[in-house]
Amino acid sequence: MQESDQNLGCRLSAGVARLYGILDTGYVDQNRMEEVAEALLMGGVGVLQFRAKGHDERGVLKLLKEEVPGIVPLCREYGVPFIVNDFPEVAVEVGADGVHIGQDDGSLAEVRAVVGEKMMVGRSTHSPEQAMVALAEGFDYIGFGPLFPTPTKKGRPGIGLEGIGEVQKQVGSKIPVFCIGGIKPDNLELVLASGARCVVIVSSLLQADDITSMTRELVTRLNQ
Ligand code: TZP
Ligand code: MG
Repeated sequence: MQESDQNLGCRLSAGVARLYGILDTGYVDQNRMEEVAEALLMGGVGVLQFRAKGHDERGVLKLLKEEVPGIVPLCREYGVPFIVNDFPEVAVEVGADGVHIGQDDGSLAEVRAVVGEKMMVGRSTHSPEQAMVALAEGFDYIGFGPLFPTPTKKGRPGIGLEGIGEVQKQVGSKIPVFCIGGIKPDNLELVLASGARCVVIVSSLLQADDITSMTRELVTRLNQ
């Protein structure tokens, strides 16, 4: 089987990604961010996002440019796309490969006006309808969830597993669909059995005793 068939639905412009990691400042102290980024990359994440809720645009830019400047070069070294959450201008400034935006963060056209045509732009979606709209609008990939309630994104109900099959079929045949929210080693099989192909896992990786081993184990399971 060719790689492109095997990984159908998980191809991003810079490669193939079954596991999307997020370096979330809510879980990682600043003095460990570069070390944790490298642990995720060594473990085999196929995409890495920087998510710093509670920091404004200037704060995120300062982090990436001055306080943890090693993260972007590390992603380059490992050949893994680097995505900035929420802030298109920051993505441009730091030379990111992509930007990820939520439902309330404006249209793709507005983001494209800032980042141009080449950068990947992802959208969070919370229902099959939103997933279809994001595909039609032209996003490069979507997040679909939260499948389960999760402390990483407080105040959002879980949408359950029912919609995954349909979204994977309708949307995942065209652009990558990353299921997200409360996915853990213990429920990964269930999520995959529900039709998911690509996932985002945040707290279970960032809180692991050995981040690289945990990442490696989950990548292996996703590739089986
Ligand atoms: N968007 C929907 S759920 C979520 C985001 C950013 C957080 C997922 O984190 P975790 O810790 O894997 O549940
Ligand atoms: Mg957002």
